[in-house]
Amino acid sequence: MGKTLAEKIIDAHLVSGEPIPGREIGLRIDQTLTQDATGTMAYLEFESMGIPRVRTERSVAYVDHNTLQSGFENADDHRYLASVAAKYGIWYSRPGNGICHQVHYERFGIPGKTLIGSDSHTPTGGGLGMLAIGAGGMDVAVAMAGGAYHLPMPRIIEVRLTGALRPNVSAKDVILEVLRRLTVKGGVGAIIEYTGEGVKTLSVPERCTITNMGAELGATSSIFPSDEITKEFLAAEDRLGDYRPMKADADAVYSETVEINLSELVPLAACPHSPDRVVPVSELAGKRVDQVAIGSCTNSSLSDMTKAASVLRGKVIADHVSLGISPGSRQVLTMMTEQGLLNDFIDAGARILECTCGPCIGMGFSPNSGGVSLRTFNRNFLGRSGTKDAEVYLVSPETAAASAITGVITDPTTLPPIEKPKLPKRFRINDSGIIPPLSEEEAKEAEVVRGPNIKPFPKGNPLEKELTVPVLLKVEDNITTDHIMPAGSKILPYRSNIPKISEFCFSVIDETFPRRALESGGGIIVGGENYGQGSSREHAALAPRYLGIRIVIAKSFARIHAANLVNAGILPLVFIDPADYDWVEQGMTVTIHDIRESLEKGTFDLKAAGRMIPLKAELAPRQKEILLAGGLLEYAAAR
Ligand code: MIC
Ligand code: SF4
Repeated sequence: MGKTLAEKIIDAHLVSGEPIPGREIGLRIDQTLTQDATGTMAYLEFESMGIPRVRTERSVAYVDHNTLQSGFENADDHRYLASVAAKYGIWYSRPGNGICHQVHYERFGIPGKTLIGSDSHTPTGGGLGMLAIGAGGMDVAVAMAGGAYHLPMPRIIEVRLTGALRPNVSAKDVILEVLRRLTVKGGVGAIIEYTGEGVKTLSVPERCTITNMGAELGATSSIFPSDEITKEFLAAEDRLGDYRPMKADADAVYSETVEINLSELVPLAACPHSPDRVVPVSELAGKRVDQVAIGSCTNSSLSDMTKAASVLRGKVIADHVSLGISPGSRQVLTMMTEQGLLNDFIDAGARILECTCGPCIGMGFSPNSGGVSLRTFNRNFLGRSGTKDAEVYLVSPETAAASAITGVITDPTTLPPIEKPKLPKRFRINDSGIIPPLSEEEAKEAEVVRGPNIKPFPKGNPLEKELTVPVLLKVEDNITTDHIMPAGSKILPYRSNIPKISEFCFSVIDETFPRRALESGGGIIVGGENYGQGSSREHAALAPRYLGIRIVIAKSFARIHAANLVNAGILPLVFIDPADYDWVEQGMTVTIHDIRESLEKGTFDLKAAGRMIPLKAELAPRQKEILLAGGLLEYAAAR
């Protein structure tokens, strides 16, 4: 029986387990990446393992999230990251050099390799034919130390593409169509593999837009074959030596197949506040727009900027619209300068923001009150833009640019067709923004610099035998990590300071949660389906843990968050009968006996208001041991 591309890469990296969907496997990891908002924790965790140098083929520390530096905190973090990278054999991408995922596929990604990154959009690298997976910081720390990365073997979903996109329809519309069909839960436990003749019509940056936003499907990863188009791209990056062809066997078997005819797609938009609330742009046409933002790891390539510039050229944005662009990397920015595109934007009235995540994570450029913001980004969760009552729509660069000019949501296919951008023969390569690590000899003397914002990682303690605690919070389906541990310019600077950041835990939903949790000495949280979707931030587990949460009960969990809870020593339990969710109320006191024995068995009884509610733990044996030890670091230290 033939193999899918994902299975081939998994087979070549398998160190433990059997690749049967749902069973835990361990993979050898070739490359890691971190960004600054999750990286400080990941490196503190790595340092605590006492290993002198990373054991991966390539590890890179990017600074792209926390770059406002409105106090000493971000700058402290940057110094720490630069020094820890230099000492331990990690490449350091300076602030301003670009967004991790964009820079990684430009300069480091290699077809057929495995990559894990402490950022949920790490699967962007799948556009180059790598198996790239988002993970919590602790898992990345373990991989840097040479340990395997463990995950449940995903099922492989095929998305077969036929036809070719019509002018002014974009790669973004492809992934929005997949989201429309599969929803934010549709990819949970799966790798999305793109096949079919349509693949050949998409450039590497377009493929990366699609794999990037596979994270919003809840997918473990997304992957395209590595072919002549990949080869051309790597050659233009002066990395032809990294090319190898990779594809699925012709008789590969997939768990399901979704067919998309690219020729039939129309411009799409995801409506507030979820990436799967997708409708045709034409249905929204005429709605007044206050703000337009072009950038983020989804749509900030030279190709994206070229498309937006082609729409804007010679025009001026509407008086009431504020347009901001954040090119994905310095390479993109310098190519834009060389090709005159930057002037197209400036002349049209755009604001030029830094080559960072910026507005995507609420680091500046927040919309006005009640504002309508069109963004080429990947997430439009409530409050993420920094303005709680803003309405954020996710669209393609073509739709964004067209709407900036007219001042109302505009279907770009109603405008004259723009030319498909050509891949440059050679990109402008200048790696001055990337600092290589010190040699092993030099590293021995090197010191790691820690400012006062870097607080030690709080210690965990072994799992209790039994708990009688209040239900501190009950939330609905699809709660995101942006609800649990919000980001934005006020909170992100505390990513290296768990006690401080915990004060903001769940603040979008209930500002009293941290105080109540501390006052009652802990408790449990009850959630609906897909609890913890979205980002990889382990702070969404570390903060609740710091506040005394030992158990989260939900109808189902998102993959990375479930792993982060276990790593932080919090037990994720699932209702055996989802209807029992209705029985458990916020404020109730509940009891769980024999926690340690129940963990062995995998089933638990929750006593709530005179009733016994059966729960289960969907955990691998290794994860049970981690929980018994009180968390991954405690578990690793004990070995
Ligand atoms: C995001 O897009 O939500 C982030 C910010 O990049 C996160 C990581 C983080 O919270 O630091 C992610 O996607 O994992
Ligand atoms: Fe940065 Fe936004 Fe991409 Fe997250 S989704 S890595 S915040 S650009």
